Amino acid sequence: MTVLNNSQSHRKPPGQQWVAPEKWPIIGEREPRHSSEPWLLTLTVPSDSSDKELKLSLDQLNALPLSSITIDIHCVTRWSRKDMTFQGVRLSDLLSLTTVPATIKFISFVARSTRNHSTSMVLDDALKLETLIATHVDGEPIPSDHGGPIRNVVPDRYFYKSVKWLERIELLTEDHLGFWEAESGYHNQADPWLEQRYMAPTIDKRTAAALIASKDFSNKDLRSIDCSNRELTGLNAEGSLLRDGNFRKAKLCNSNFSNANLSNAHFESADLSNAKLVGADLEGASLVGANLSGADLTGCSLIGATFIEAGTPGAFFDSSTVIPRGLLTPLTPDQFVYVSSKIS
Ligand SMILES: Nc1nc2c(c(=O)[nH]1)N[C@H]1C(S)=C(S)[C@@H](COP(=O)(O)O)O[C@H]1N2
Ligand SMILES: [Mo]
Repeated sequence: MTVLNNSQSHRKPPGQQWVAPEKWPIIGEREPRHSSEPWLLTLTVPSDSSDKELKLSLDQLNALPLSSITIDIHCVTRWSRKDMTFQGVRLSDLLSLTTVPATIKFISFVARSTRNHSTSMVLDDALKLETLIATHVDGEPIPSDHGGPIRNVVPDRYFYKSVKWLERIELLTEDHLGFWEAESGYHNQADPWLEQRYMAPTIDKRTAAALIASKDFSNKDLRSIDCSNRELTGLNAEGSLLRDGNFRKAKLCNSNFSNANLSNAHFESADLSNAKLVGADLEGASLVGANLSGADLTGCSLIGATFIEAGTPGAFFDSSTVIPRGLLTPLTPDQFVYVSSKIS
């Protein structure tokens, strides 16, 4: 067993918080696609004539030289988990089974899942980062909800670069964006040390200004929209896609964000009094210093959400804030302590 070294272990990338050691959240898909076929890992290598395919059973994969690496994992929704030891086959050892043509520049990892979930990388980056085709974590087979029997693990990239239920590895001459990268605007490099969470926003300033004036965002895809400092009392944002949206210091009293996707959105010092956030996705969102008097957070998802940060006033709650206790379990320890003390 080769033990690989990760020099970044134990450092916390900007904007991340450590989860409690016993907690490993499940993010995204929760199970592989059902199939009676045995698990084969297929490696496809394009060539001028016809594509080459190499198929490995789990036993054949495990017969290759094994490596392990101890890393911290960093989810784009702002939680990190310390000290996870993954074991498997280094991507470089797997690729040494074939000849990689010089025209190959990218690599795509594809899941056996209902949406053929995938992610891609520059091949050189994947190799330099010691990407592992992992079968074990902390000495045990990877649990199915965390991607077993095989997931790839890319150290020092947001965890969406590590595909669960890995079934196919494609070598590519041109890049092919993965699911989250294409669907949700996640950054294609995903370096947590550079906070590469999202690609540049797609809405231009003029469109944004017209939308802000209309106060109607309902059911629209407005990823990364900038509404900081805006007067948006009574905003209708029901069901809208507002990942990475910037609502810092915005006036949002009586707004409706029911079932909106607010993952990684910024609400620092926003006025959310009497806002409806029922069923909203607030994973990785920051509510530091936000006024939540009378706000309704029933059914929200709060993995990685922030309410307090050292040196700043935390979110404001009062007896009219609706936030069922059960929602607080996925919070990181500091956040849990703060919010519990405010709502008791
Ligand atoms: N097949 C598949 N792989 C996936 C995802 C997914 O939805 N489907 N989500 C990604 C994201 S965003 C993260 S943070 C990690 C989560 O892995 P975990 O559920 O084991 O914590 O898996 C990544 N790989
Ligand atoms: Mo993620």
